[in-house]
Amino acid sequence: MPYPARILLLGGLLALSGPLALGQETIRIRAADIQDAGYPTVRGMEAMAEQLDRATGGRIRMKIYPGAQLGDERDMLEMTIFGGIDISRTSIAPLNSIAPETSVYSLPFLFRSTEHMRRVLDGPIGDEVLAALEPHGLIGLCYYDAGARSLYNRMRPIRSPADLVGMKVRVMNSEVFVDMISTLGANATPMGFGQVYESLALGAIDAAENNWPSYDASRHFEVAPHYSVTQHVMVPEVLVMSRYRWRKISAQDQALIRRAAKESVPVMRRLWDARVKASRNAMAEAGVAIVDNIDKQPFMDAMRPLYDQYLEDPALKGLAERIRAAP
Ligand code: BDP
Repeated sequence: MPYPARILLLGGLLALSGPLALGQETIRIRAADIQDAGYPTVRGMEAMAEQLDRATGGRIRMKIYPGAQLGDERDMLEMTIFGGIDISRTSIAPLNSIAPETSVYSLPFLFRSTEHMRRVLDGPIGDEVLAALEPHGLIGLCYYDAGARSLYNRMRPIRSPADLVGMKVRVMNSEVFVDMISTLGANATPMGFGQVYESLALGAIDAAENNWPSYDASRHFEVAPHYSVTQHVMVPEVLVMSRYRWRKISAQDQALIRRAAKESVPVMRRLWDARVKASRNAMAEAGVAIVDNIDKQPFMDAMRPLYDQYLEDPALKGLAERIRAAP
């Protein structure tokens, strides 16, 4: 073969093998969310998918399954750990029993404001807690906002912990949430988000707690029309990827996925802020009895024992102290 032809052949082979050699295979990512299409978390993931599409010319394709199509958050997380789902967007609360460091965010009245929370999540503490997921089979990609959670119920206006005594309150599948509600003198009932509407309607539970957008989107207001702005906890959402799947992806593609996730955060936050206002207004218009101007001190006092209990763990104590000291 004449020399130039050999060069051409070699060039052709390189061009063929190049994409594979550089980790350029097409990658399909299945992502799940229990919230419905249009909810800020789902739209945040859509922004991530678009970014991946742009950055790779369509080579990394992320498909989103909203509306709990792939199960409730506990099922989703389990499936993500063994690789049945690639990415899950959940509250960080159901991860508390998987990675204890995440429990710090479930402690009541920890963050002083949205700004304080965002600074912590965007900084080294946020990164540390995400990294603590990895030994448990999950790669923490980024946080999304979930605002502040407040109590709502089907019976009466709640203004103080005393009003809650004896009520059955649905909580997320997290020990910290169970303990939080128990310290108020109520009966905590852990269950998946998807069961809450019916349980309230049937009277199997009396109350639940959530942010304005979830209260609105889930239509829980129809069956629990007393919403008390207790804002007792700001527990963020998280985007986690299956470590099993992650390890099959090249370092370059891992970096692209991480970057696209992080870049979707400000998009999600803009949508979130607008959605909180819109949902609050929609709820007032729908006739929800909003109990505002609540004195939070009695709630803080009642929940204080939770700090003694959980901060016995030195890792959690360190995290909580650093969060409190953060600007
Ligand atoms: C919503 C979160 C969702 C949780 C839900 C819940 O967006 O991830 O599953 O609360 O209370 O605010 O379970």
